[in-house]
Amino acid sequence: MVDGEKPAAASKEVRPGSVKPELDGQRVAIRGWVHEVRDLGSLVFVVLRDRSGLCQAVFSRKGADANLQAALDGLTRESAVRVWGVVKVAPQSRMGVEVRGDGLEVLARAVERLPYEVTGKVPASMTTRLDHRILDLRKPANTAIFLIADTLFDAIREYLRGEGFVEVRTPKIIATATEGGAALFKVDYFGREAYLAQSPQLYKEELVTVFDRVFEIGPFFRAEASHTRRHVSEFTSVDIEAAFMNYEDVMRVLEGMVVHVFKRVLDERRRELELLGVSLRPPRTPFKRITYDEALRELEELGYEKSWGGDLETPDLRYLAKRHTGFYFITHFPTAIKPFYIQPDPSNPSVSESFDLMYQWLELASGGTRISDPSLLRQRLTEQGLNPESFKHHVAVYDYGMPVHAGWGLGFERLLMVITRITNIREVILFPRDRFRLTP
Ligand code: AMO
Repeated sequence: MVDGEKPAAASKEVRPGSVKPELDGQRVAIRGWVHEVRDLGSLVFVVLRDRSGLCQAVFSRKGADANLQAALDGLTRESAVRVWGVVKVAPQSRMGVEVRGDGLEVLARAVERLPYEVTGKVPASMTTRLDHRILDLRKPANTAIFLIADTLFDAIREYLRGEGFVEVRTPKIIATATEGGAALFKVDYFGREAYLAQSPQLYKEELVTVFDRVFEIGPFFRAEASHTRRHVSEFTSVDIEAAFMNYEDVMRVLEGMVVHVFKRVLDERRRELELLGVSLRPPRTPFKRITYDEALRELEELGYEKSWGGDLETPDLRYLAKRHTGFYFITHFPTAIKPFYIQPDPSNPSVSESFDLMYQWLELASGGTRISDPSLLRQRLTEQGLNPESFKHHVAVYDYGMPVHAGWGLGFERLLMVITRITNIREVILFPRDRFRLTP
């Protein structure tokens, strides 16, 4: 290392991903992780990585001082290092540019034998990948997923704030179930029984009487017995709720938000999309809308009989996806299969002012107009076998001026799956939790 003269002082600090031909001839200092080392004896090639991308530094052993020699000799993959050198256009190299290195400092050494191959040259099973998740996440294509997620969060917030929504946080430890009791996690709460929240449903409805439009992006918990590629025990929900709106109004908010998110990702995450091999086009609005009854008719036309009244299950949705290849809404589900808070259609109370947003056969969101009449709410609670007494704080709010309101909940990770074209939800969660996985 040319430590004595501390070249950093005269060097421009750059990230690996910003080493571009435009910097030709400039002295740079770069911090990052060692992605690859190729030691050819007289030359040592070191590929550096951080979230911005990769760059190659090449060191010549000839003329290198003892410190640099020693640093190169002991260099291990994934060590955090700082490199100094001069950028040179290099048409022969994969990246078209490289750094002629003359200094290298190991900031944090990684062990020689890593339990996992970060460059992806050795294929790994999902279990191995998730067992060594922090190394797995360092693979550029995997890092890219979460950089896209970062843009998603920002774009969602930007869009909803633009529509007049206020961001809120609701409790994650709760006393009563909101989405049915089966998928609840129990918690020992100082000797009392409590649960992890499945959704912010009741709180977001109550909060419209304060802020009229609210949204939350937060973790929610479902004790999902089913082990599928789209269910996890802890997921991120994007929820909205708005006073003085009905299901049609919030469907427009939802499709507008999806388009906005697509545009921002396209504008800001081209490199990441390329790393994932995804070409994206913003969907056109309005999204197609079909009613539950129409969905059943379409299934019949496709030669697949389904009796009225049951929920649309995965095989049904796969059939429907033959006709519906992008985003579409299914509306007016039977009231009996919807949660107690969903408004029955006044002109035909056997169906409800409810909807699901679909992408092909994947359900992304569900929502609807909510009941705002306190006596109907009590009646629906009883009809669904729930005890109005357990909901007394919530029902009371309906006596304090509860207007017509509507909202939806969108599975953040499911939208991220659609955008990244990743088919297993675990891959789009940093540290996923499912029935069989609680670590790392
Ligand atoms: P629902 O139960 O349909 O509706 O959930 C809304 C959306 O959340 C996502 N989701 C999940 N994602 C991953 N793993 C899971 N286990 C999981 N469960 C749900 C899905 C789903 O469409 N309160 C209502 C919403 C509302 O009416 O506002 C609700 O929770 O993408």
